[in-house]
Amino acid sequence: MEQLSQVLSVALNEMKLIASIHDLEQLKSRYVGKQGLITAFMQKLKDLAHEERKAFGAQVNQVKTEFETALVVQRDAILAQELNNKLANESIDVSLPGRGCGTGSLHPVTLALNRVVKIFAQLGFAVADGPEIENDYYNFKALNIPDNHPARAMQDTFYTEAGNVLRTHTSPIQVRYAETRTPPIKIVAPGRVYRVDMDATHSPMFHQMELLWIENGISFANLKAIIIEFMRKFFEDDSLQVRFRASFFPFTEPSAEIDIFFSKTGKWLEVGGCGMVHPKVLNYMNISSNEYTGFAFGFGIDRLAMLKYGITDLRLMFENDLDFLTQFKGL
Ligand code: 2NM
Repeated sequence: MEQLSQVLSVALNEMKLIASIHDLEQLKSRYVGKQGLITAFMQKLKDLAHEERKAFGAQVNQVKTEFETALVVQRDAILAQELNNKLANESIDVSLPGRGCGTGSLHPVTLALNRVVKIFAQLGFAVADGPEIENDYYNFKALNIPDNHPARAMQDTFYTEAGNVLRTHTSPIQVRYAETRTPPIKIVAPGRVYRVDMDATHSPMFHQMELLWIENGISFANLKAIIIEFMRKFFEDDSLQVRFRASFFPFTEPSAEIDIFFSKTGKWLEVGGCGMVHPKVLNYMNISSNEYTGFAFGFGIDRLAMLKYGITDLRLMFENDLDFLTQFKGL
């Protein structure tokens, strides 16, 4: 019994010095594990006479209980200490300067598109939208593009296995919009378009915007006025010169290319095409070509963004290089 209480007092003294849960577990197994020093006393019971066994057994049990109670107390003390250490180490110095929070910026194409939409909204145009995967009817047929037209060739147009196309212009949006409505129709149709074309100045996906105004009495004079007004507003130059060159498109008649004069370079630059909507196209739109006239015009938004913001390489527009993109912050 004396040995037993000595073992207990050594155990309790050792325990007081332990500072980690790991060491505490080892101590526990050293005393009350299978081969433990206190456990060993239990095994001695069988060697004792019957009358001694009861008193000694009670004594061993009491020592074991005392040891385990102390173990719980020590475990709680260690955990509390660990928590305090953690809290002390993780304290926050609220006087340190903040890391700041990076703000994003809009892509130059988005910036240009927002400008364009705002200008046309002021001129009374609504924005229309439509699918990027189109069928032959809306992308070609309703636009009076004949079956043998080169634009329909696989070398120029992306076809799906089901025979649909990735729209090659945003005109299908306008056909879809107009076919269910009656004039006046005043819309702009911006969006992604796709053509099989890829070099330093062409991307297989680019952004286009087309405008459509159908109303009784609309003439080429209205077309010129709207386009000149738009170009001057977009480039913030009230005396910007705009030139119309006769051209051909299947969907307009007469048709023209639009050039603007850059005083910086002293050069005319082509920025889009336009024309009076072809009577056949009006009829595909369920609009009587005897009653109504209209004009349409189309241009590339990427191109316009490059001119506006002085971007010289088209590829920059689609690489998503942050050094490039962050230059447009706050515009
Ligand atoms: C252009 C040039 C000329 C055009 C025509 C139409 C529609 F749907 F009304 F027929 N939308 N856009 C058009 C006309 C587009 O882009 C260079």
